Amino acid sequence: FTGIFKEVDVLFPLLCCKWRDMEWCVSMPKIELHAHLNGSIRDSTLLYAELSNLAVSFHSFSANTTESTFSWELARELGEKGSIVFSDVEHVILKSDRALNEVFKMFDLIHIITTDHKTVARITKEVIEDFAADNVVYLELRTTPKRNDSKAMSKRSYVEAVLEGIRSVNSVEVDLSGELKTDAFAHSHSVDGLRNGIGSKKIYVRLLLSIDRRETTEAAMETVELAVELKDFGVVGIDLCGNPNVGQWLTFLPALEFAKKQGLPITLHCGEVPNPVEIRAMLDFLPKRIGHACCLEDEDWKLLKRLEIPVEICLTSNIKTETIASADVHHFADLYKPNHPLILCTDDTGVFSTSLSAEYALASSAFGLGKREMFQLAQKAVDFIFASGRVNEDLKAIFASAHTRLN
Ligand code: 6MZ
Repeated sequence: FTGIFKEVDVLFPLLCCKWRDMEWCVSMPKIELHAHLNGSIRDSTLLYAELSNLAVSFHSFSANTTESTFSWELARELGEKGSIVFSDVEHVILKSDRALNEVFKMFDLIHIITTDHKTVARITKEVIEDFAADNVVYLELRTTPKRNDSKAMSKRSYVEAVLEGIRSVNSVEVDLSGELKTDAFAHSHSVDGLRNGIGSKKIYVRLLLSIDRRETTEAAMETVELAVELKDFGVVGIDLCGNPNVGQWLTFLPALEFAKKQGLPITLHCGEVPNPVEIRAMLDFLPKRIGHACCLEDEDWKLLKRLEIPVEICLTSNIKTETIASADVHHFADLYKPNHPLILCTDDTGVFSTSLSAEYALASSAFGLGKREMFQLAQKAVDFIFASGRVNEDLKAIFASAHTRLN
């Protein structure tokens, strides 16, 4: 029954939100600053990836089978091959809502089927198309560069596959990087392709490279070095993510300090579980933004507010993972009322079956935000993007023109 109640926590406010309001949320330009690539995959693509991976025939699946069923099939096969312990993941896959630790088991399964160059490029392309279709005008997509020796994949070639995916988008104009250099990398990775298929829509896409909390200091450093190298090619910052019950802050600190010295903005998953020592160390580090901030004690809450560190808020994710009991007790309200900088985000559109418009609609019905407030919230996010240069001005112009249309 708890699963049903949790679903109701997310669905009930959304049902209260009139369909016309949801349509309005979709029509509004939006900025997405906290979206994990492998958490945002289309269900249909997970099916395709699993089928390719397992080389099983289509007829064993019914047309409306869900992500859970496919993952279940995958897990069963992997269990038979000895790649995973099937009994460990079986109950995780069969649920539609997963507690926080279970979500990370789900990610491990997703990674098994997506971590090859072709699939990485494909999911990137589709994720951008999906955000563009939801009228996201600026997307900071984050992903963890991964080494996969069995696929001859290095962290660098992983990111190149992500960039390839971005360049292959042709249903919408994509701005990947304002300041391209004409060096060897630029020649072999020209973004001219991005000018193809210019439609009425345009999306600015920038990348954050994530450090997973399971990684070593050396692996984290390699990610930061890669980000420094690709600064002119769309990479605008660093993220620290992964299972918050795993890893130590001091392991990542050298790499994060190096990133800071190199001028790379940093966002940290902070306070997704209670961990007062780490939360304080993270706030003292003065990141440019933090994600979640669910489990801060009073002193840290005061510090966060005094430092005015912007918070990436992921309502559906927090509720579905049971990090927060329900929308009405979410800390959104406590930040929103005193005007603390915050940005509504999706976290993982695929894993949590949400969209940025749905997050706005949820905030609207749970906290009584009108259209004017929602528009202001979306517009304010421009101030917290990591991209520099003209992007900020372009986005302000987009919101100014939408203001006339929508208000
Ligand atoms: C912390 C999360 C997360 O990097 O493989 N990730 N980390 N908290 C969350 N809240 C639920 N949701 C996703 O995308 C998947 C990875 O993003 C991180 C996890 O490390 C996950 O493995 P990429 O593209």
